[in-house]
Amino acid sequence: MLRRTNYDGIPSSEITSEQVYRERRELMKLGAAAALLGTSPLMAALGYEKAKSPLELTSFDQITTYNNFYEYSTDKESPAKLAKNLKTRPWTLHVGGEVQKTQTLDIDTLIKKIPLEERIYRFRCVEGWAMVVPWVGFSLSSLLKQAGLTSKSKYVEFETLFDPAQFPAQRQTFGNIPFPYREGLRIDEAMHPLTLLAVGLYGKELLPQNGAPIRLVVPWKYGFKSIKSIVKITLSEHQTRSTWNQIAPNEYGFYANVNPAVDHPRWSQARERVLGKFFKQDTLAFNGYGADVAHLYKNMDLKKFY
Ligand SMILES: Nc1nc2c(c(=O)[nH]1)N[C@H]1C(S)=C(S)[C@@H](COP(=O)(O)O)O[C@H]1N2
Ligand SMILES: [Mo]
Repeated sequence: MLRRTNYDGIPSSEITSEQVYRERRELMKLGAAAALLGTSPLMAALGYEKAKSPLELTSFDQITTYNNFYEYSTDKESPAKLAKNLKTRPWTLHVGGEVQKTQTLDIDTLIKKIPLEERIYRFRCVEGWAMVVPWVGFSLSSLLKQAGLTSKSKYVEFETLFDPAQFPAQRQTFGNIPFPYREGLRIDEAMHPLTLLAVGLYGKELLPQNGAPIRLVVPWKYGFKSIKSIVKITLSEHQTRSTWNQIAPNEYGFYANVNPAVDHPRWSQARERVLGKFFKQDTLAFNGYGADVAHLYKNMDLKKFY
């Protein structure tokens, strides 16, 4: 648990004592916030490595009350209210398909086995709003390595819980969202160290509205790729399904990399509004993670593979 992740682009050698001092204060603030919110007993017992980042965090309140979770509702405020009783234990995560060892993992066993880290990431929804979230989790790659890849492990499909008794929108016979919600990544995207499975935020276990007990976070892609409340991960030789791509392929691509140069057919993607801020800011290519991920797409026309 002594690894230091530094994905904010600041080489440790350039960190001045002033910065160290400031970061310690930030950490203390974070610690105090976690104490106030009540760090989950599980995560407190395990400990996790705190991150440092020059990014200004979006408040816990904003992150947990402004959500997209269509299994509950299409508005932003309802998920926080409707998700309160989501049963997140016991919870099993099935990892199968083109892997060496199919696994059915109990969520708590998994969390105890894999070292957790804090990752402060920008998060950009395709709708034009953005936030900065201090996630707690681990790289998806560590889970996939455990299952063992084969020459046929070329794509990864994720699936959210299907349980109409708990998710009101899954009981509706009208509407055009084909549940369970599914998302997919190419294997090199899935194995990239930035690709996170999150189990917490702000030092606390994830709340249901944010995708408890375990959700994907791919910081260089639009938010809809970051699928919530995952029960199944399936490796495949072929490109996997993606719910939004299935609903409206002209609007939502399989790749969905944040790209200010490729507009959504109905709005511009050049700018974004960070929750809690008044002025809009420029959207960055790959949401600011280009130095880490642009090479994954070097021979691809990103206007075609949006
Ligand atoms: N299962 C599921 N996952 C989902 C969604 C959803 O409706 N259902 N919405 C997606 C969208 S559009 C976004 S922007 C993010 C929002 O995550 P947040 O509510 O934690 O901010 O979750 C993504 N994951
Ligand atoms: Mo989104």
